[in-house]
Amino acid sequence: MNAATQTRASAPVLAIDPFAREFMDDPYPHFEAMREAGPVLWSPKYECYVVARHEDVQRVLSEWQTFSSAAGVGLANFNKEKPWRPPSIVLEADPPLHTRTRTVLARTMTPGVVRALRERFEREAEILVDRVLDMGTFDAVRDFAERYPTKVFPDALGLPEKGRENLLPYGNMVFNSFGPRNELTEAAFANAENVRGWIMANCAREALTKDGLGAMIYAAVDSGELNEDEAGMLVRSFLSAGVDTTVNAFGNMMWCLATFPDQWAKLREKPELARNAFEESLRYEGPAQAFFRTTTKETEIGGVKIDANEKICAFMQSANRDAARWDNADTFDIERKVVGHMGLGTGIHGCVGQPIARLEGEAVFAALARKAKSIELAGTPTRHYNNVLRAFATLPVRVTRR
Ligand code: OVV
Repeated sequence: MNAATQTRASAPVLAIDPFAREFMDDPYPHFEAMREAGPVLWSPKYECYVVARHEDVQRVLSEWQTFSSAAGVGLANFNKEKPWRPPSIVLEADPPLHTRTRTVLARTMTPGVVRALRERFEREAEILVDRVLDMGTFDAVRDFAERYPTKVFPDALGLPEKGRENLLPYGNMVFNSFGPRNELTEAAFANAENVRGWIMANCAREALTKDGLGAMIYAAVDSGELNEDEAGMLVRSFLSAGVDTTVNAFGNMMWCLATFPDQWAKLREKPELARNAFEESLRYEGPAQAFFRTTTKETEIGGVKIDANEKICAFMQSANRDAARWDNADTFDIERKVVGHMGLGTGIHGCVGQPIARLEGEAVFAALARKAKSIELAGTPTRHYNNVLRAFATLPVRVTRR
């Protein structure tokens, strides 16, 4: 028996498949079992480690010197296999490259930029909410969650109108590709070449308006911080990370409001709670379930020795429900002190787009709180299965106007 096998054998075995549909139908009992089994588990099926407790997820996502992103943040180890696309220069990178690229991205989302976007985002939120109130009964995925981020975000970036229908399929490819190559990944890549073609073409400087966030990225080429290819890659990061995440956050939040009437009543009374309510939905039903890291050297988690070049899956959504970290972890509470949730990750790779995500969430759910009287499910929701996204396929909802 070689050293690696012994090391792996000393971690409890994860017998269930976290990328199977049965798991995704209701992951929470499985998360609890994973947290109880130990600080770190070994998945023989995927030959990776798994952490599910808040404390360990936090550490793996924070200690970037040991838990690297440069070999990919999915199951695939880029040290051993070729990535399906050129790696992201911010997500799939460590310092110093990551520091330089993240600085440029963060500059496009400063409080000043967010302030300038707010009016437009609030106006579009009113239009969205009025429309679903007119419909009465609607599909909160198709008619609500998918409509808003696919409009305001590409508008802010400066993307052309034509071809925006490629954004969601691309996100579905990107996020499935963080998991194993299973039938979900296969299905997501069905029309891959056309989707990628549109995405890459629209990351170019010429495709973007002169006054959007995309142009701000290209301004960093002119100031010497990036080269032209790197600017295109950062626009690609916007398109990869900024749409499916918010779309599914909206669907999940709407589901929370429709299924926790006491919390909806509270929000309706105090629309100013919308921002914290959205944040709590990122804890309670976050769209991004997990990211992986790769060990750069031998390390140890909770007494288990882990070799260099091993993959570790950090289950953020499990950390979000860890009773060791949260009072009433399984209760959706829009007035909770929610700082410390892992829904947006943490550490140097914590969501760089969070100011825009929060602006979108606040604008839409504050408008809903002001204008709607009742929200309830109008049928049984169905799940959209994705290797690392928690998402609905359909979410029938009925609303009435105040
Ligand atoms: C956070 C995130 C998700 C998906 C893709 C990317 C980032 C990217 O940089 O491409």
